[in-house]
Amino acid sequence: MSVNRDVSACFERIASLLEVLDANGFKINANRKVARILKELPEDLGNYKDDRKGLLAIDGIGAGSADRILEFLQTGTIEELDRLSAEIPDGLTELLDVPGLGPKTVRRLWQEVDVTSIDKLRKAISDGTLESMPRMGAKTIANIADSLAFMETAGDRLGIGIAMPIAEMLVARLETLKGTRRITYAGSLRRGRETIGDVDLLAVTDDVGELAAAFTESPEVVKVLAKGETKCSVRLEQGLQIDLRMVDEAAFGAALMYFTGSKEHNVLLRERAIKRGLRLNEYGLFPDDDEDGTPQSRGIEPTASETEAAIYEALELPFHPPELREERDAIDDEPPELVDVGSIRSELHSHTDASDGVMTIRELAMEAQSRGFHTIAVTDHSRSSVQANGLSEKRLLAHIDAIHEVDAEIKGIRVLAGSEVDILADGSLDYDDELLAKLDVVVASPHVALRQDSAKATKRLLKAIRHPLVHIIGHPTGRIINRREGLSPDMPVLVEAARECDTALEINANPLRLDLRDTHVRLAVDAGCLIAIDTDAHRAEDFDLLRYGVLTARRGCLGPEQCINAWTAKRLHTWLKSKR
Ligand code: DGT
Ligand code: CA
Ligand code: CA
Ligand code: ZN
Repeated sequence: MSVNRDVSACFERIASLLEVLDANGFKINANRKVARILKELPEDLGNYKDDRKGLLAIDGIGAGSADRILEFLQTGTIEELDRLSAEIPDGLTELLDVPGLGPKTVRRLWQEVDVTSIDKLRKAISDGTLESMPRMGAKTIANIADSLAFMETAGDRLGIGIAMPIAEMLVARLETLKGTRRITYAGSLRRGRETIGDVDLLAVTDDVGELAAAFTESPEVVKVLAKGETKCSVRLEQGLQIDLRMVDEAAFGAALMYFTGSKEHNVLLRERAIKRGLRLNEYGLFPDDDEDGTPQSRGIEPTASETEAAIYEALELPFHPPELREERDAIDDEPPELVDVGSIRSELHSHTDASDGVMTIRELAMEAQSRGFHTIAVTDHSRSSVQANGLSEKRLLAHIDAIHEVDAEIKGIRVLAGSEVDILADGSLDYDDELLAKLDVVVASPHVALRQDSAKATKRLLKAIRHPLVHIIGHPTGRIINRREGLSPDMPVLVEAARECDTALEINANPLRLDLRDTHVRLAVDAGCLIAIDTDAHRAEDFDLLRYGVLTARRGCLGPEQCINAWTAKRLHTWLKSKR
C-alpha cells in the first residue's frame, strides 16, 4: 500500500518542516501522530478517495487531517507541504534526509551557522565551525560525519528487507498473467545478500508482449530503461532497478544458474566445464565440438539445461544452495546441512508493551504459538534504555510474575521470563546478578557507546560473554545497515570465548541489522559456538522477518545442530537451566 506510505511521509515531512520553522509544538506533534496512524493503517487509503466520512471515522483523524488526506488522494500533493517547503532554503530538505540529523539540529545549523546544504555541512565539519557551536558535542559531530560518509559509500544498494517484498509482489502479480509459465527472482536477492544492487527476474512466457507490457506498465515504475523481446528493465520509485529476462523453458535451469551468480561462482563453474570438455553458458551445458560460435546457435543439444540440479550433477559437483555461491565458497566442497525457516522452533528475543513493543505478553505468546514455536522468551529492555521505556528493577519483578501467569494460562507453548539487558560501555550489565538469576533467559545487548574503539569493544563484549548468567549476546556489533557502522570487536577472540562459555551469539533477523553478519556467522560456526536466530519482535508482523536471519545464517553455513532455536524444547530448556 504505497499510498499509505506516501501520505504518511507527507505528514511526517510537514511535521519536520514545522519543527525546522520553530512552529507550535502541539501542531508538530499532531502531524507526526497522523503520520504514524496512516503508516500503520491496515486498510488502503486509496479506498477513501471519495469518502471523507470514512476518513473521519479512523481513530485519531480529525477534520483538518481528513481534508489534507483527500487533497493528496485527489491531487497527489498537499498544498501546505509545498508552502512550508518554500519557506526554507532549498538545500535544507536534503539535510533532513541525512540519517540521524533531526529537524531541531537542522534548524540550529541553518539559524546559527548558515549551514543550508550537505556541501556546507561537510565544510562546517572540516573547518571546525560545528565544533564552535554551543551544545554541539564531539559525539554528535562524529555521528553526523559518519552518516555523511555512509551516504557516500552506501551508494544505491538497497537493504534486502526493502528489495525482497517488492520483488515478491512483482512476481506474484506477473505470475497471474495468462501466458506466464514460470517467474522467479535470481541474482543477489536469491543468494540472500544483505543489500541488493538490482533485482533480476527470470520468466518463461507464452506471450512475451503481454508480460513485457504488464511489467513495464506496473504502477510502481517511474522509468522504463529497456523494453525488448528477451529483456526489459525498469526503475521504481525507490530508485531500485528491476531487470526481467524472458527465456526458453528448456533452458530455464541454465538461465537461473547464470543469473543467480555470483559472477565468481559462474566463472568457477565454466572453468570446471572446460576441464571436462564441456561448455557452460546461460543456455545450457553443452558438449564442446570445438567450432566457433555458441553451441546453441549451431543446434547442438545440451547435456543439461532444464534444472540447476542437472547441471551440477553433469559437472560432477554437489548442488550448491544459492546462499553458498559466493566467491568464498569452494565449488567442490560438499555444502553442509543448513537451517531453514521450518527448522526454527523458538523465539528468544522479543518485546511487549511493557517497554517499546506493541503487544501484551498474552498477544505475544499467542502470536508465537500461531507460528508453531514451542518456546517464546519475553525480553523487554532494561532500565538504562530510557528511550525504549526500559524496566526498572521493580517493574521487572512485576513483569516476571505477569509472564509466569501467562505461561501457566496458555497451553502448548512455554513463555519464558527474560530481559534484553544493556551491556554498558565497560561491559557490566544493567541489572545486578541477584535479579538476573531470577530470569529464565538473559539476552545481553550493546545499545550505547557504539563508537568505542575495537580494543574496548572486544573487552566489553568478552565480559558479557563470560558472565555466567548470560545466555545470548543480542546484535553483537549494533550496526545498522547503510546507517551505522557499530562496534568492530575482534571476532575470532569473541567466538572462541563464546564457545568456551557456552554462550550463544545472536543473528538479529531484522533486515536493518543482520547482526551477526554472514561472515561473522561463518567464523562462529567454524569455531563451534552456539548461534541464536531471533527476530527481536516488537509487533506481530516482525515474526515474518525470521527469513532474513535464516538467509544470513545459511550464508554463514549454520546447521540446526549449532542453532539453539532449532533445538527441541527439552534440549533448549536444559541448556537455559545450565546457566542458572
Ligand atoms: P547486485 O545486483 O549487485 O546485488 O549483484 P548480482 O549478483 O545480482 O549481480 P548482477 O545483477 O550484476 O548480475 C546478476 C547475475 O548475472 C550475477 O550474479 C551473475 C550473472 N552475471 C552478470 N554479468 C555477468 C558477467 O559478466 N559474467 C558472469 N560470469 N556472470 C554475470
Ligand atoms: Ca542483481
Ligand atoms: Ca542485474
Ligand atoms: Zn531487542
